[in-house]
Amino acid sequence: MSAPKAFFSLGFGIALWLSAPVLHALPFTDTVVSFTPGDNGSHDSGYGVEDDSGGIYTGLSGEGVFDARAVTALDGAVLALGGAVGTPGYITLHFSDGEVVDGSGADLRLYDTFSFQDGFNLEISADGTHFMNAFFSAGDLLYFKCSPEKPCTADVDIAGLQLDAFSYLRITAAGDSAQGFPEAYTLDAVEALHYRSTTVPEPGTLALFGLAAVGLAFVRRRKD
Ligand SMILES: [Ca+2]
Repeated sequence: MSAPKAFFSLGFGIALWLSAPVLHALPFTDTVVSFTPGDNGSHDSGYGVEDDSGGIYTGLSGEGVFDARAVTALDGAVLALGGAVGTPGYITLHFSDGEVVDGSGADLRLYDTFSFQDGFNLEISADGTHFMNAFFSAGDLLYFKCSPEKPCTADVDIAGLQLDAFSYLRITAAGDSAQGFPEAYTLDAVEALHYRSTTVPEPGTLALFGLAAVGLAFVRRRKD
């Protein structure tokens, strides 16, 4: 076994492995830009991570805890934005490798998998700076059976809005909507239903393919 052959195999293997997630990427928001928890004044703010994932979620959890991993996978772990009886919490999320586009019917789906169907306001942005209102849900506080098995979903259609594509969104808990339930909106994940990938092969991946090609050429030359 020559060294160049081993190198070639390793390089090609890594290149395939790196490209696989791009091919099979699930269109959930994958990045938290910022999170500002709600403030209930003298009351418990209520924000934090509730983990009902049954062991799937491996991030931090508990009252007063924030962990971006709670809202980047649909797994039964939720982030309570907090502040339902005071200043509502808000979170800004981003699709880092593509954008939501307008297709037939709903284009975006929010998942609340914890207890009450809390209200929220949704803003969207193409550049992460200029946001526009896109959707409001008053919630339904008579309904408290949101769960991982039976998620409470909110579908958003961007048809008719001024933006026909966006990759940033901000969710703000509906204020004063749930007195006595200060956790406010509990977000599990945000899914794109109509999505356009903007991913191009990363320089690192291209470099590995290049190295693999060099390795192949080297092996072939040695055989000559
Ligand atoms: Ca989650």
